[in-house]
Amino acid sequence: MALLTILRYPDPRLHTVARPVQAVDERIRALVDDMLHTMYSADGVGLAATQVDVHERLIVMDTSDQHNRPVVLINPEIVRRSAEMAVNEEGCLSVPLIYDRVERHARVTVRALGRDGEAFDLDAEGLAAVCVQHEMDHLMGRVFVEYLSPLKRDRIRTKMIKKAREDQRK
Ligand code: GNR
Ligand code: NI
Repeated sequence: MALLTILRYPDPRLHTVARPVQAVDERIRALVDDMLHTMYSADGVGLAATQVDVHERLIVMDTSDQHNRPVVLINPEIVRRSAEMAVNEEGCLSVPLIYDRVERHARVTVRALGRDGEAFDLDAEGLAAVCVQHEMDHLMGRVFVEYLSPLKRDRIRTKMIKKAREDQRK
């Protein structure tokens, strides 16, 4: 299994819109396994293919306490969203060390194909609901910092460019 490189904001490739997965074949299953390995290694609760520079509609996540309940969402679509909204503190593996509050639907139902290519519906609330919406944004080329004020976003952009330069020197 391979550890994949996670793109860092403000990499323009993070704004690519993903296309549907055409077939859940060996290539996709290998990508799923590499993405899960990469997500667990980075201590993340979710990872979208966009973040590893693959622009296909594929998400992995695991919001369980023991980190032993991987969820694979291929060609996900939200089929139900609650009217109720909730504000949560979010972070992103593509924007390391930045956390801020984002308002999203409190509950969503997502319909997707699993690793076996079979369709299923997932009712998500709490962190899982936040994660589904955060990851589906990635597939649309959207990063959570785009919900923040332009001033905050510019500060984050500058900080990330500086951090990338420092990390490169190490
Ligand atoms: O690991 C992650 N934690 C997290 C915490 C609050 C809200 C969203 C997330 S997703 C993030 C991993 C990630 O960047 N996925 O795209
Ligand atoms: Ni993210």
